[in-house]
Amino acid sequence: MNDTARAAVVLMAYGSPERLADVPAYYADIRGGRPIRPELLDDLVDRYRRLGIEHGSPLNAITEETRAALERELGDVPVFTGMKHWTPRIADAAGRALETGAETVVGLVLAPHYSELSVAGYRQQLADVLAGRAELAFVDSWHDDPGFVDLLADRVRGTSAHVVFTAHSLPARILETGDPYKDQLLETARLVAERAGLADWSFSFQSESPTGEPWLGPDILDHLEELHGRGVGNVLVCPVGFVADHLEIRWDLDHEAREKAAGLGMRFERIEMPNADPAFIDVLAGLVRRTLPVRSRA
Ligand code: FEC
Repeated sequence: MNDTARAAVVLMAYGSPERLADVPAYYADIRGGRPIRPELLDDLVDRYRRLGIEHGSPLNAITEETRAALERELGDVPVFTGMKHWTPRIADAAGRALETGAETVVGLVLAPHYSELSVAGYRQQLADVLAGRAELAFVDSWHDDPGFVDLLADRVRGTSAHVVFTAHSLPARILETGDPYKDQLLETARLVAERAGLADWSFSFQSESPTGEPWLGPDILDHLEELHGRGVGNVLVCPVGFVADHLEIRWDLDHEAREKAAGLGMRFERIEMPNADPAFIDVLAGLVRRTLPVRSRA
């Protein structure tokens, strides 16, 4: 049987509101029905306003660009975009994949590291729709993919700055259940540092939410202070847990962390995100091709 002739890809991303008026519904989706303090919603609306969301979401536009480029690269396999927290929904993308007559659906999340609190949710949304109507070939994680490691190593190689690898924090309780998220992040950082020949690097988390429970640390803002205390004056941030420009990059790093570094008198740069870079599309295409033969029933 020709796998690719009967396959489709559902390419999944976090999703982002398209305009300010969408933010309350989007935030409610992220919270999954749990209450939102009004001041947190106001703060989020303000961050999106300052991000320029009224003129379009960078994340949604980049995801579409990535989808189209991946589909061109794969040639004979249709690719549909599904968002975890906004439209088009993962369920819509799964439905469209089924309409093509696909017998195998490759589920690929634009987040390289597995956690029960992140990637598992994408998988569930996809599996719920496929429900036996097509086989699900899901990529759980790709944190150590050699092409991805190379791509990041190329962006930090030769720097004289101290490289800080970052990723989205998660509630620290994930460590009690053996969740692989933190170990996979540290593995990516180590592999990239090794590949680029970096001697001076560290890892910190970012973008913690005020949910009232402890999150994984250190947070980048505290970490910058600590680095400053150690005499580091020049930092290059390499976000390994994200692959595109969006709120957590353009606000949390480009605004908040940059401002913190400036206050400490530190030089602060970050790498260009992979976005729809052709080298990154090659990485994604490689993941799809290698996943196709390994199939499990949804
Ligand atoms: O540009 C955009 O519009 C979307 C940017 C965005 C990305 C993203 C990725 C991840 N998140 C992860 C975990 C959590 C957990 C909570 C949480 C909350 C938010 C809020 C916004 C938001 N996240 Fe997100 N995340 C992005 C945006 N995230 C907005 C809500 C307001 C705030 O906290 O700032 C806490 C949920 C709760 O309150 O219960 C947990 C993880 C990732 C990386 C993996 C992935 O992309 O799926 C993990 C992009």
